[in-house]
Amino acid sequence: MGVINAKPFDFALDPAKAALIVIDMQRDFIEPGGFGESLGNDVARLGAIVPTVGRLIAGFREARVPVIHTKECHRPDLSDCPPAKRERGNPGARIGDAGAMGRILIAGEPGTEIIDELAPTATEIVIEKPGKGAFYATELTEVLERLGITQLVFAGVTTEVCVQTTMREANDRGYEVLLAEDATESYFPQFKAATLEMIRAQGAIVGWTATTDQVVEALRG
Ligand code: TIU
Repeated sequence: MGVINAKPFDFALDPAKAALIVIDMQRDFIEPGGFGESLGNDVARLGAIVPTVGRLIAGFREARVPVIHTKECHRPDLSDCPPAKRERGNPGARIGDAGAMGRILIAGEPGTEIIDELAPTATEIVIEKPGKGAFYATELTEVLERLGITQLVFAGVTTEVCVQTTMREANDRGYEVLLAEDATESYFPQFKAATLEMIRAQGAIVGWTATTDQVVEALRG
């Protein structure tokens, strides 16, 4: 048990009951020519956290605490992509359209893969999710129950969309959730800042935040 001097107050990390969830560190969000750019975003901001996310993953691997990765993606026939999602707004290319890295946000296409630097090991679990939250329409609940996990540390992109949605889903399901604040990023710096604040406001109404160094130190006991 390592106590993290987190915000808004201490978080007692129990490596026997914890997992790291790395949200959607996919080429489609981080590299030019993918989904993130098709929505009009400057994707360069997101690449900056890759070394920090790598350090966090390494800390969990070293401590032999599970690392779970997620990917936002859809079946090739789009049967799990609601028209309300695909037709939203006026993007440069829609989910399922051909892009520079294959069909946008479709399972198995090059663009949906997790970036090479953060590739899962052969034994790590990868959850493919059709929504922004990782619990909706996935096997994540069963996986966590099977592993006896009650605490979740989060990293990945984007802070206010898939990370925050999943943290809120987890919080409502009774998990204690902590966001590694320097291992997450948004296309909008002000949205990241607001998300960190709203997560830990009101006595950790959603959860805690701490730095990658603090989490890794706690894992080392
Ligand atoms: N657009 C945006 O900020 N995010 C997403 O669409 N998905 C994730 O956050 N993974």
